[in-house]
Amino acid sequence: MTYQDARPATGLQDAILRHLTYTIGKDTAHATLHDWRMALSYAVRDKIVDSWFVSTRTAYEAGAKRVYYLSMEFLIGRLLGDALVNLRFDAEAKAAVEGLGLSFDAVLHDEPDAALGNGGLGRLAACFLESLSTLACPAMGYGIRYEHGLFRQSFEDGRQIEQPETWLQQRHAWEFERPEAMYRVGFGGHVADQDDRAVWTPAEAVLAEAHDTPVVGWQARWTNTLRLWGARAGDPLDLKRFNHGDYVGAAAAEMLARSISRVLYPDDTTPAGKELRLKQEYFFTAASLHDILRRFDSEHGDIRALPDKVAIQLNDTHPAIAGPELVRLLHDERGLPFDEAVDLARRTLNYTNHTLLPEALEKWPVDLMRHLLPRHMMLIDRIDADHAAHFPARPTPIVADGEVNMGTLSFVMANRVNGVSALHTELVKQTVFADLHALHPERIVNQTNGVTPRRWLHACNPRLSGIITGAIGEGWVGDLEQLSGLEPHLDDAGLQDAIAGAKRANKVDLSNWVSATHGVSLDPDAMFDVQIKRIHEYKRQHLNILEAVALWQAIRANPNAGWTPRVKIFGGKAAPGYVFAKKIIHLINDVARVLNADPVTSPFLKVVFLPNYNVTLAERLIPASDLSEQVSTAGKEASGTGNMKFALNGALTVGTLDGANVEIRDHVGAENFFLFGMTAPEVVARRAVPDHAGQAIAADPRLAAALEAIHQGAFSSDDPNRYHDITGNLRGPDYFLVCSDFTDYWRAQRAVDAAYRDGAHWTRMAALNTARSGWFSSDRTIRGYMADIWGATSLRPGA
Ligand code: 26Q
Repeated sequence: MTYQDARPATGLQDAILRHLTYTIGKDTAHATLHDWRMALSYAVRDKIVDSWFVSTRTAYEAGAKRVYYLSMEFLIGRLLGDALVNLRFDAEAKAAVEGLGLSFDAVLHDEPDAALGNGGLGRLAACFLESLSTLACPAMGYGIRYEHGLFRQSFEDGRQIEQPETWLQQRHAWEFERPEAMYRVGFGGHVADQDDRAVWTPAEAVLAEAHDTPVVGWQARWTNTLRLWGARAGDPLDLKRFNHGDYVGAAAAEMLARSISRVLYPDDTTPAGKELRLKQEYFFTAASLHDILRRFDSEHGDIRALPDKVAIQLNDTHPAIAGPELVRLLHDERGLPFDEAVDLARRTLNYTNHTLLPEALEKWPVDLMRHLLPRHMMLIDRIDADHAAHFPARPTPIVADGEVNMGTLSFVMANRVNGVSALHTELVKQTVFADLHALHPERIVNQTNGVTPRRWLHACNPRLSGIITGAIGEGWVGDLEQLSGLEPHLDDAGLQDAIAGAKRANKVDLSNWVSATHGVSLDPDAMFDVQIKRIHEYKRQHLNILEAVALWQAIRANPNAGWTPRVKIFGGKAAPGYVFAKKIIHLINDVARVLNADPVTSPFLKVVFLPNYNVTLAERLIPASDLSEQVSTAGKEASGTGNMKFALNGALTVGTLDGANVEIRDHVGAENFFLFGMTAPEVVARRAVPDHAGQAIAADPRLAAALEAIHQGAFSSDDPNRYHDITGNLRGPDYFLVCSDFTDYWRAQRAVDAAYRDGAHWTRMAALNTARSGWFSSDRTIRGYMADIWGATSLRPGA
């Protein structure tokens, strides 16, 4: 193939060829797929830069309030496809690339998936950035430029193996280095009192170097920036040691500094309690605040206007040190009285809570904090004393039992605190922050999560997207509530057929891919039942696999009972140190091996665990799903966002009344949602019942038999005791109430089977899920934050 054979070069082709030659330094004869992908990315990036400059200038000229989103995680995934869609360049790019004799798909899939996050919290941050740009809200995301994102997962004999992720081994096409935006971040040392002013002299310092990625909104109306900090040593080389032949020692300082931005902590629940994690938190928070104040100074005079011009959002407690750091900058460095510094900081900062799990609430030992951040520890003590003095009747200490409670610190230093779904926000008020809520009843607000429809419907599901646009026009992409306009068309048989056909075609694509990459053949006419998310006991992947075992036994006992063919698809990573979660992965893989090899049952039931679940795999799976598993123990999943993506793409949910499931069910209609299980208050009551698991097992022979098969080694004949930890846990204490919810889950799943057999009715329910999911756009969520939390306005009229 040669590009010369193709049609006359388009403008985009010219740009690609120019970048191939002058940026990459390759000619067409020697260009690799990677070279072509980079050339296309640079050509696309050029287009974004124009919008970026206009946005920056407009925000500056308007003197607008800026929003800063501080997050340890931005799970952005691939950027090329997203950028093309938002620039409305996708069709042109496809033609240009194919005109050059290349496969467009292959070029898009050459891009590494940037996994700078663990799961929901990180992906939410990425959706928010895109919506902030779509809504033309002047904003910036701040985070860490991890050299290694979330580990790569593979399976060896069914066990999870972790390998380092290496997305930066290739150049990151989208970023611009900003060596001029460089800050020194100190650690350790001592604090002296000079003329009544605290002076902190750190023992060591590292440099934070900015790397900017433009984030283009829908139709390129606006472009914001994601600024990620990389850590470097101030002195990259100890020349004296080098000249003495100590090459390792000469580079030691640089290695130590770089370790701060080396790797993402692979844990989405338990604070690792590691000094390096605290260093990461302070590193990116301090650099971001310096940068924010520098920009504020360049645009405005009086620092007292800070809360009018700046809103800072803390994505969970990970950047909670922003409170004391901002007070330090205003009080110690700028000489404002302490009370005023605290007041300004508090009116500028806001905090989002993402979890109620006690083990995930960050606490840092006072000794570690004092050692690493001596001045901040003094300020925390003073903020704590101050708050206590204001509210003596109801003590809510930040520092207790030798630890700093980062949730309390974040709450006390925040203008607004928000939960991420209606149920979660109520539970935040009633549980973790009950005392603080009583003292500050205005502070907690709800902002139910959302997802960007550009990535999670328009780009990932072009078939369904095209059908929707054909029916109601394309306004829905920028205004998702317009999806409700589909509803009157749903009696049109042609539309129903088209929707069913799109789903079927997506399932065929997925089946082909699974077969080619994993050697498993799937029947596209079977129901695709999907659970994709981090592996955690509260998310209850083990409830799902237990139901698979029970179903397998039921089919074997009665193979001719007219079973609805199903493929259960799993995806998700377990934190490397979470032994029980890794056991669940092993169990699912063991059950899959036995079931898939069973000639009697496998026509009706297959189980597949796809390795290395990430954003890209989600984009493949969700459009091809019939059933979305959202089965967490009620009260434990703060919101969920995968649940929204499935509903939007026309999958029905089998789920509990947890997190945003509650609101999804309210929107799509109870008759289009398979509800099961206990409610959050029932869960609390059930735990108090002695031997609740034993009772549930005694009452349900299916559950008893499924547990017994696992216990006896039916899926682990090489090691029959392998799953005794799991069966022992489920038979009691069963904290997450798998057994107590099993019987109702089984019932709901059989209702799902029956519903799926009525294809036309199923399609209608699926289409209603799409038509009624418009509210779950992250555009709606961001509008809520702008109005209720940030006091920010859109710079695009009518947005
Ligand atoms: C903390 C300290 C040390 C190491 C790691 C961590 C850590 C890292 C990540 C703690 C928590 C997380 C991530 C939490 C998370 O993803 N929560 C999810 O947030 C989503 C967006 O709001 C919700 O939809 C999910 O329900 C919630 O589980």
